Amino acid sequence: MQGLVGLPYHAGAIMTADLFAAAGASPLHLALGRQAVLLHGAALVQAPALWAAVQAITRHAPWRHMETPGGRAMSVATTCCGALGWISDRRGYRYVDRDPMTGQPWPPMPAAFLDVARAAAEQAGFEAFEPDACLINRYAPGTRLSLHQDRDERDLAAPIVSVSLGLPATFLWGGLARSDKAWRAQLSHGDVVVWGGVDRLRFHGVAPVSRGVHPLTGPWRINLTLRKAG
Ligand code: MD3
Ligand code: FE
Repeated sequence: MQGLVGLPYHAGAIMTADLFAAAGASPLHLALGRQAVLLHGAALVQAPALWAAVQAITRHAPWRHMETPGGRAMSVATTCCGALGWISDRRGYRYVDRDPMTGQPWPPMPAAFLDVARAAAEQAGFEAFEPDACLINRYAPGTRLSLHQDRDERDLAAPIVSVSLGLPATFLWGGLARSDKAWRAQLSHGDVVVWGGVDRLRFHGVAPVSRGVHPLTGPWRINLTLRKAG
């Protein structure tokens, strides 16, 4: 088989990989911003263990549809693990050290979550990432997350690492003002994104998830966001 400029196909592929390597990048890494990088498939191998850990967490901290400050139920179902968990209610958004649904501390952060988050943060140039909170989102088909900023964390210098599992979704990636044009990126099972620095306060959201059946998670899209909240 012939590749580019008449070279055998595999020779072309090797040359492409070498060009990426010379630039210090991988063809599986996509820059979404100056300090936001999509590590395609970076959690693919760990995905079954991550999903098992999510299911164990939800036996102690069940899925719930939190109330927005405006009094509406979020369409995304959520739960949390780690020392702190993110909640929303009529009083606003904040991190708390107990699950208001059970009165108990949030389930501990699984080691598998920490391992994936630290490795991804390091690949993106953020050393010694120490997340103390993981918000876990569950999207049913038709569910969306409207454009918002994540600004409830104390230390906005720390990055956020997100891991996508199950059904794919279109991620909306805006600017520092809500009215800035939003770009679209596909987030698939096993994708990991690290968001920090100048990109940390960008508006972002998720377009309505399409119906489907994923071999691991069935009818859901799951997203883990690991944060340094305290
Ligand atoms: C960009 N979750 O939980 S993950 C969220 O897919 C959230 O469930 C989405 O936005 C989801 O707050 C998107 C990607 C993400 C997470 C945090 C960010 C992107 C971010 C923080 C700053 C900038
Ligand atoms: Fe967010």
